[in-house]
Amino acid sequence: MKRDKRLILALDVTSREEALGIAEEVSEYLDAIKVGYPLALSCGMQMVTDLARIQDVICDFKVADIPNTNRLIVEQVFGHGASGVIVHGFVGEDSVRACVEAASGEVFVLSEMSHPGGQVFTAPIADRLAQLAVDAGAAGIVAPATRPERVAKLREIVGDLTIITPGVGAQGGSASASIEAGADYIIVGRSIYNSPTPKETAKNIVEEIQSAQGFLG
Ligand code: OMP
Repeated sequence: MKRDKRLILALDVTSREEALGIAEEVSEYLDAIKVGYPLALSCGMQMVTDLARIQDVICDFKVADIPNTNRLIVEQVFGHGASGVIVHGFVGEDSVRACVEAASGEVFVLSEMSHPGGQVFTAPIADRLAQLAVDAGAAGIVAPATRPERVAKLREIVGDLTIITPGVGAQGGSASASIEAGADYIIVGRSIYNSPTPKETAKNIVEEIQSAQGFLG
């Protein structure tokens, strides 16, 4: 993934025209587009291939199965042109390793999830999930922009692995606080794709990221 704007768009829309329209409109302010189940299930995996012509694509399929099934899923993800994939770590190191071995791009392991429910089951094991990401050879982790103090703690565990952080805007998190806590990238969905002016919103977020204390470009 490029390391330029530090913004990843979570493109959780369900119309092909809307997805391509927003992607084209805001692409200059992005380093990647994240495609999850809403878009992939409504428009098919061809959408990943088409978006990959505009921008690097991370497939957020929260892969969580036995090693063999994980491998089969990850091969499909990269075979369709994605550059990255998000996987769960609670299924164990062997399952995550299978993803890393099958990937021809970056594997991100979920740590603590950003929503309130993420504090019930993911928070108590998040430090171990981050360590598992390191041990399994993943490229990075997903950490909660809604809890910058947790991003800072997880940074201590993962060292120079990449940290991507959702939860900015609609979920209440702040882009600059997350960057200042040690995040590499901010993931934003609704605040951009529901904005009356998506391009302007994306530009403002990039400016906030780049003005954050400690931002080194
Ligand atoms: P907005 O809340 O609309 O900005 O979207 C956030 C995006 O990040 C959605 O695609 C979520 O599925 C995703 N996400 C979280 O919000 N919290 C997490 O803990 C993990 C993810 C993720 O894996 O990307």
